[in-house]
Amino acid sequence: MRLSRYFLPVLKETPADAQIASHRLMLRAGMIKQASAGIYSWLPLGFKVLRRIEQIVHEEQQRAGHIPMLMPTLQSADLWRESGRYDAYGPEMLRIRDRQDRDMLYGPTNEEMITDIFRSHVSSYKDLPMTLYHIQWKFRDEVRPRFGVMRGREFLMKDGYNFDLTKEDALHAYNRHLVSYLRTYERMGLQAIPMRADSGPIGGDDTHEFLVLAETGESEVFYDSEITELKFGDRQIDYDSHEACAAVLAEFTSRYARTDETHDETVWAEVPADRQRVARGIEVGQIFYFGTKYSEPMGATVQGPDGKPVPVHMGSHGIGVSRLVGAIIEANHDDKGIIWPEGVTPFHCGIVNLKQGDAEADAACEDLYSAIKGLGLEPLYDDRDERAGGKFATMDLVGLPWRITVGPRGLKNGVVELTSRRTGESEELAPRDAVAKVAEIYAPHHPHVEAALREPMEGRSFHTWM
Ligand code: 5CA
Repeated sequence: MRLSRYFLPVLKETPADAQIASHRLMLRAGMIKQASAGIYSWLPLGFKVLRRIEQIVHEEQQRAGHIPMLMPTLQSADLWRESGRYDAYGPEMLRIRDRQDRDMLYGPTNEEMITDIFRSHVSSYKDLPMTLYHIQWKFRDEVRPRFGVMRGREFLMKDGYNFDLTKEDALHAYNRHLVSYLRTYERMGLQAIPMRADSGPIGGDDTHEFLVLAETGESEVFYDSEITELKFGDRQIDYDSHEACAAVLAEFTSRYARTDETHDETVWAEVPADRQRVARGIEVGQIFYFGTKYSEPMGATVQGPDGKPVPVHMGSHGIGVSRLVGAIIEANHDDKGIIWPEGVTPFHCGIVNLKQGDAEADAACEDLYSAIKGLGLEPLYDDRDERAGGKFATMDLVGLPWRITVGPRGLKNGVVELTSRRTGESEELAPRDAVAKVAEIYAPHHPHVEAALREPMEGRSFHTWM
């Protein structure tokens, strides 16, 4: 993308009403615009990040064997009367009446709707286990929408629902979700700690929330510091194996880690004092096992091996997709702006032309631009006729992890500068080496870049690959 042709409405001033860094930076970097309280338009840059997060969620869900689908945002109140939640949900639910005078609602979650789909089409235990999920907008009429997309009224959520014959199988689904969430958040450059939590209006006894530690988090959390040393890394887990998933769950949940709702002073006292940490966290996901809470009242049964109908055991599992954009920024920024982790960055690399209009600088930028695009990566080329200082400030604010700076002086020596946004360190490299380095950085995130790297580079002309 050429910046001169893009829509990136950055703000010079710091918006006065934004209280936390992520909200301020999302507004300043032209990622979102408030439409009304707790409701946002996603401008092109914000939308790109949202899509990257969605993509990782899709890939990791499907790696775990979960099936994607899409349910509507508007739901019929009748379904919610069946489960008993129509009245129980309270004023957080946005209730709507259509022209036929039917009660509708903007879905805050989808347990009822998915249970209805299941009972209409599945009747035998042989079709189990099954986990269906979608990524769809939700509406919760929060009393105090705040912190931008962190606590919105309309927000994007991945919600998944497992259907199992037995409690044991459903608990495996719970464990499997925990494992796949660990991997999902790590790919986004986040450490999200599973903590024992409270189940709220979703119900059930077993539930963990995933929390990203941040001073501006809305939840108070208590944890054993050892837990922050655990990494999921690139382990290959067989998601069908009960033992393998249970072992990961045990590893990541055996140390004390709880939200204030479930904090227990007696158990806490057993954690060595030098490892006790009290902090704040942002909830980026939650998993639930609630057994037959919905299947029983709604008649979602399957014929068991003995021919008798049994209500299915269920759980639901959510990831706050739009909230994650804010959470990632909260965990990755400095005074100058955002610092995107490679896994979710909206553009992979910035190209700054220090002297737009200089024939050599322009040509070198064009070459870099097409070489990076040729790798299947997306560069953002600042081709505006602006002062260097202004271009750097925009790049720093927008937070692309890597920047290539091109100027006539460097080109005389055959080099451009590759700069890391995170460390600020720069390296002078021949243009083709800068591209090769960018390819190497992104290869672990993009299989197609890895494939391109394996192809011999020798003998290719500068203009086709550099
Ligand atoms: N049905 C279950 C799981 S699918 C459910 O609704 N779970 S939840 O209530 O915990 O929501 C899942 C995730 O959505 C939360 O962990 C949080 O990250 C995100 N979320 C919840 N409320 C909001 C909100 N008002 N704004 C932004 N994200 C939210």
